[in-house]
Order: sequence, then C-alpha cells, then structure tokens
Amino acid sequence: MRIDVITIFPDYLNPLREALLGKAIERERISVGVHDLRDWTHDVHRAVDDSPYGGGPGMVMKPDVWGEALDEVGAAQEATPRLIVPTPAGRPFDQKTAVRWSQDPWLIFACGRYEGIDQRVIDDAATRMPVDEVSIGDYVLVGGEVAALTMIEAVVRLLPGVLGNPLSAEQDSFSDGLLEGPCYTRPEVWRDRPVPDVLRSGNHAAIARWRRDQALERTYHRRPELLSALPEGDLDKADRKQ
Ligand code: 6GU
Repeated sequence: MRIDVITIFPDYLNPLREALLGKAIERERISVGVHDLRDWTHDVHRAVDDSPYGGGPGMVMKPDVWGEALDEVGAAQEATPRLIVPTPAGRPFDQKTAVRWSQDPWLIFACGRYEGIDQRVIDDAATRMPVDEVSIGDYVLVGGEVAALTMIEAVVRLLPGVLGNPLSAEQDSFSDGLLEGPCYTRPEVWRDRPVPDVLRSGNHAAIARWRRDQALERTYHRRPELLSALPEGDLDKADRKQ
C-alpha cells in the first residue's frame, strides 16, 4: 500500500517511522510520502490560508495551493488514490472504515489546519477519485495530522504480514461488535490478586464462555449503544442470560 500525507507540519508525521509503522516501511508492506504543502505556494510569504468569505473567525486554506499539491501528489501511477480529509465535521472513522481502506492500494491524507480547506478542493477532487471526509471523535484537534496518524495506524496493522500474529487483528475489540474483556499474565498472584481460576483451568470451552461473558459485561457498562447495535442473531441463548 502507498500512503501520502500532505501537511504544513511534515515533522508531525515523524512517528510514522517508529515501531510497527516503521517496521512496515522497512519490510516494504507500505511506502510513505510526507509532503510539505508550502512546496506548492508561489508567493514570497508562502501563504497557505486566507480570510473566509462571509466573515467569521479563523482562516481558510487556499484552493489554488491545495489543488496543485493534489494534482502532483495524486498524479501518475496505475492506481486511483482514495483522498482522505481529516476534519471534526467528517463522518465517524471506525474499525469498519479501517478494514475498507485496508483493501485500497493508495491513500492520500490531506491534513488541514485553521478552520478547514476551501470546499471546492474536495468537490473538485471527488470528480476524479473517492473522497472521505472523516472525524476520529467528538472533540476538536488543532489540525488533521494526529487524526491522520491515528487512522494510518489503524489501517496498516490490518495489512497482511504487518502484525506478528494475524489472529490479533481478527480477535480485536470491535471485530465481533463487542469490547474485549480483561487479560492477565504471570505471576499467578500479584499484590494478593489472583488470576481468575477459569483461565488456568485448561478448559477451553469454559474459557471461551468466560471471555464472551466478560466482553458482554464490559460492553454493557462502557458502551451500551454497541450492544443495541448488534445484528439480530449475534447473541446466543447463553449470552442472553447475562
Ligand atoms: Cl479528523 N481533525 C481535527 N482537526 N479535529 C478532529 C478530528 C479531525 N477528529 C476529531 N477532531
């Protein structure tokens, strides 16, 4: 997978080169390009923003600069890129979105700052490529960079050969619509707290049942709306006793 990020703060994306994402680059599972938006300015001030039509606070990112940047970064290659625009005004990004994007050959992230990017940039790009305006949650960040990092990490860990153990991705929280329950490792007793007996019983059916019950209980307390959203038939008889 190819991933490009356009931003006025390229250094913000440095964590991409660390840990799991860095390994994925080394192993050539992904190739990453981070581009400085100001490279496409033509004036001495290298201006990327201007005041909003209609008035109001803040500044809007200029369409001409973004237009040229997207033309160049999105040019050539056989594939069509998907353009992703992080914005608090976007559709919610979730695990389903990550799975869908992980099938794409090429993602371009357009990170806005200030009040946002002139809407015509997005509308124009949408005539040539799929465009998703997405939010990572109901709070406001100062720019799209951290949101892009978040989404890139969620997508890249799903690519084959990126996680050491592919079962990790299959058994994630959300993969069955529930939160994952608690987990334990050695020692067997720590500060007078024992590991739950069932996990040391060797009874795999009982362990699976216990984990399912823990996931249901945790989801009920922390994210009740996830339980109501489960498709009919996802809860079996034993689940309903919970
Ligand atoms: Cl994607 N961008 C910004 N700037 N703020 C956000 C966000 C994105 N998602 C939540 N808040």
